[in-house]
Amino acid sequence: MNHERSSLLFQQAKKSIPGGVNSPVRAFKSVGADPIFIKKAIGSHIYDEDGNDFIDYVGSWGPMIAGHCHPDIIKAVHDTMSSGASFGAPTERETILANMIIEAVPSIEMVRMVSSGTEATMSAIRLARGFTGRDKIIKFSGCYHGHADSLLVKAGSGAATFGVPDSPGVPADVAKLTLTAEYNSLESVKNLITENINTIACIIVEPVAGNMGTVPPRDGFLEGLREICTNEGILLIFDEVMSGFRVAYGGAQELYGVTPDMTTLGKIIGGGLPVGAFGGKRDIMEKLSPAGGVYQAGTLSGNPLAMSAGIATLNILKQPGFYKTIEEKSRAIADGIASAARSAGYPIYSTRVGSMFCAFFSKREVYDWPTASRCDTNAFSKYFLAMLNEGVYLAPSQFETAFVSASHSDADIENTIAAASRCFKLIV
Ligand code: HOZ
Repeated sequence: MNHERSSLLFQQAKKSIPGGVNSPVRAFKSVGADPIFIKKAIGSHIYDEDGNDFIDYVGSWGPMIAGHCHPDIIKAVHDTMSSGASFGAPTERETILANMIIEAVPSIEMVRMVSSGTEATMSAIRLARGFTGRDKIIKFSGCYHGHADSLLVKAGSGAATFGVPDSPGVPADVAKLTLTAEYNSLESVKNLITENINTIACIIVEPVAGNMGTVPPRDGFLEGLREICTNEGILLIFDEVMSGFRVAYGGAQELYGVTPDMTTLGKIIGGGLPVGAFGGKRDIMEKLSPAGGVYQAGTLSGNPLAMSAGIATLNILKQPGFYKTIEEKSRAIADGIASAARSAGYPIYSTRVGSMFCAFFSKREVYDWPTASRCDTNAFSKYFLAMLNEGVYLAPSQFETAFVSASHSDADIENTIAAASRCFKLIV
């Protein structure tokens, strides 16, 4: 497969953009290649500047759940754009989308729109601190909640991929307020709480971890966190930037029946446009400025284009059978890849929750960061490059999630599994 033009564009980009990309996860550095530069995407397919056609399992890191260029979303954005792109003043669409989110997500009684998942998590943390009057927070190794200072501690996603889970530039005095527990270990959480009694504002967790590969919560883990938080006066924050409106219409909290105090949401509620949100119980959210004193702001928050795209997206997701269909497709793909690996004599550890899945290059169970980090990343790199060459676009890191959209067709599924079969045989 020819990548000549992508490589040329990358060389040019590196002269003016650090590392040639505007977000580290886009670089193919950890898999030893140059990134492909994208020209366009339609439905389940993405096309690069060299005219190559790929079945897309990145989906802009999650939000393209309805497929690229869904006509309803295009129409909504187009219609809105013709009335103005941004006002920095309230519009009715913000309340419409807020009410749709409140209706969908069990924990959310009030919601504040922002422009990214990072903004959502950092603002939720500030609000938790303001509400409780406590400074420390607990997060989990390998979970990623955006790139705010207090959350870039033992972080997943690109931070794990590039080996900088504790980034330079985060002041030690800030980092020391972030305590890290192991995912799926209530014991590690209890130990931290015992050592830091009455000083912890919140526990933030991806209820389905998606930034160290896909790691589902073990039975009782989320319930246990809920109980601990309730007993200790700690706020429980579900970071549903990935899982919200993805694993179920009401997110992981609907799927597992555990209600956090606050929830963060990301780009899926903007159909891929820059948007995020955080919400929760009314008494907490009313502490937010201008109702309360905890300051948080943004000119582009509730941007009209993003709100219109979000409303159109949620209307698509609400259609009966949407989640059942996408789950069936996802099961067929994840099971097909796992069985292709087994047939090739290369057993992987396969995980899936709804339409999020991951093939871990590990023969053993993966349930937290220590077990995820033991995967054979060299073998993953070979698999990734071979799949790309076969026309299948996966995230260029073992520590990311694959996303399926409603537009993935039976032919896409068959072709993906057939490609995986050939690729596993190559790397055995
Ligand atoms: N964090 C997202 C994937 N794990 C993608 C956003 C980004 O870092 O560019």
